[in-house]
Amino acid sequence: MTDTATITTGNLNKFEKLKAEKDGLKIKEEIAQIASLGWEAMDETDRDHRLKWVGVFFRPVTPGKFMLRMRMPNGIINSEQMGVLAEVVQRYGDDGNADITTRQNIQLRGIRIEDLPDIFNRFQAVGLTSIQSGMDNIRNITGDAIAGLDADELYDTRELVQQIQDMFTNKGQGNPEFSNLPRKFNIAIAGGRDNSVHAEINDLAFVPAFKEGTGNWVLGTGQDFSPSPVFGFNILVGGFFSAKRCEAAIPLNAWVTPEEVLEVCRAILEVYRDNGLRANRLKSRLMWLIDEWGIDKFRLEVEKRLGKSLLPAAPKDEIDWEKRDHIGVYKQKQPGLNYVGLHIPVGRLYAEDMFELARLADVYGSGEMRLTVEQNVIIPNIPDSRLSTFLTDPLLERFSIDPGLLTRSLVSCTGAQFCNFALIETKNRALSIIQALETELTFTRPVRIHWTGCPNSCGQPQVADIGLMGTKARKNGKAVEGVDIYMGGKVGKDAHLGKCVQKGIPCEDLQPFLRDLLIQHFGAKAKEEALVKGVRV
Ligand code: SRM
Ligand code: SF4
Repeated sequence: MTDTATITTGNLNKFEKLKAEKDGLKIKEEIAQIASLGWEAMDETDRDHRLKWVGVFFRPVTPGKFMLRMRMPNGIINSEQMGVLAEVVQRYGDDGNADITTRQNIQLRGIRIEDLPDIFNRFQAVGLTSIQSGMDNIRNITGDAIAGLDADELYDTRELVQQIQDMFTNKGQGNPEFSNLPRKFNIAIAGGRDNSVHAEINDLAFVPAFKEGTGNWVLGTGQDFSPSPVFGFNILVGGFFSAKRCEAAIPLNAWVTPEEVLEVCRAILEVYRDNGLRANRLKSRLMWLIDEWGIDKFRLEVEKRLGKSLLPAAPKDEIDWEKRDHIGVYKQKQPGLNYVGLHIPVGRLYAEDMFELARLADVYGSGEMRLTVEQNVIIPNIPDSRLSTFLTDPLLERFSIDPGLLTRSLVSCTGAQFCNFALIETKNRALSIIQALETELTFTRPVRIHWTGCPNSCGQPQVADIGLMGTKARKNGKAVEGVDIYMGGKVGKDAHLGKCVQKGIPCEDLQPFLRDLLIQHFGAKAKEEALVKGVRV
């Protein structure tokens, strides 16, 4: 490092320093060399941090077996790509598996550093990328999981999501313009009426809204004399969860046409990149800048970057449905075609599951699959003529289209099995407790239970009916694994965040605790009681 570099990076925190010393994207050029060195010999800062610019995460829980986070714009993947991911998990993943994430994405596990050059070549051959998916970069952009399939949709989000990803990743090659943000950044575009992307928990979200024709305003070029309403999006900014603070996004008081979304995204990202707070990483997400400036100044700075004024928000947005979970069989807007949502328990997949999903998509559909923020898979484009055979496929016994009403809505973050931030084990525990509760109780509607292993909130407990956040609890004077309980999270129409209602329930006491909660607040009934009243169980 030169003297100048020492001086300019002297007062920066550890992360700003490592970014100033070497752009994270530079690691891309060093992969071959790193692969030949092996993980034990490589530079620690490169290993623990810079590799995340190509989506590779060192896992202290499983040293030498890395996690690889992909990008799946709008959660869309085809059978060829799924096949490649399955092969990577099978051939290179030492005890590997994969997880569908809460951002409609896939993470692979058990990856060895020696295999990265070959893995990246395979990705490139089928149009996959993992670029800029970790550290201070823009995360996977979420869009409507049934975009282009839904007869009721207002806007097909697929192309916009892809355009934005292409802009900030330079079509997957890596873009140094956006590789040093103050912190991570989440973007979502809602295209339907049910807010399937959880717009309110993103740093930047676009929600459908119609603007009345004004007679003096302009679509694309600016001239629109139509009296009928024009489609566009209201913009929300600043939503985020962190261990220190959780906030729902707030309105920017701006409305844009679909054609303007890309440039507005760029302008907002530039304002954040150049002005976001960088001194304290606990206060670096976009909302902290908005707090400091006020929303009006933030909006003004965005307009300066854009070089034009933003129109005020439409008076109301079009999010007026309850959120759909897409599990089960649904008619598409294309006559004669169906999409089928399969429940993937806590999003966990193994290589053979991935090959099988690709097979299902090829044999019965068009080869396409969609991922949801609830960590499930949708197979679209199944003709009526093949539907009944599809429904007898043995894979549906494992990945059900009609799971129990608790299982159906279960979401869980990675937890202690692979994540060193975790205070508790999540995925396996979540499944076994939910299965036990379904044996004991009957339900009249799904109850959305989200597990997250620590206050970072990757499993989004604040959007759940019942959110469980890992913590250290005490029982009989001893430290044990426990959870804080969140309730009241509302998704879809009138979305708002749930609040912590009880702290420190030991995990070993959780099943009876949840049982009472489900009976008292969610209309669950003990099975004996249900039988007496003549309800089928
Ligand atoms: Fe997350 C860090 C997993 C969605 C908030 N998250 C991590 C790390 C990378 C920590 C680590 O190095 O171990 C976790 C990797 C564990 C592993 O091995 O899998 C991790 N986050 C996940 C995933 C896989 C959870 C899941 O099981 O689905 C999700 C991957 C999404 C993706 O495809 O990119 C995931 N993380 C989220 C979400 C939910 C969302 O985006 O809707 C949040 C809350 C929303 C938000 O960010 O505002 C979230 N993750 C965090 C935070 C807290 C951020 C902050 O500002 O402080 C951290 C910690 C950090 O970044 O320092 C974190
Ligand atoms: Fe890991 Fe905590 Fe995120 Fe769960 S919430 S994946 S335990 S960082």
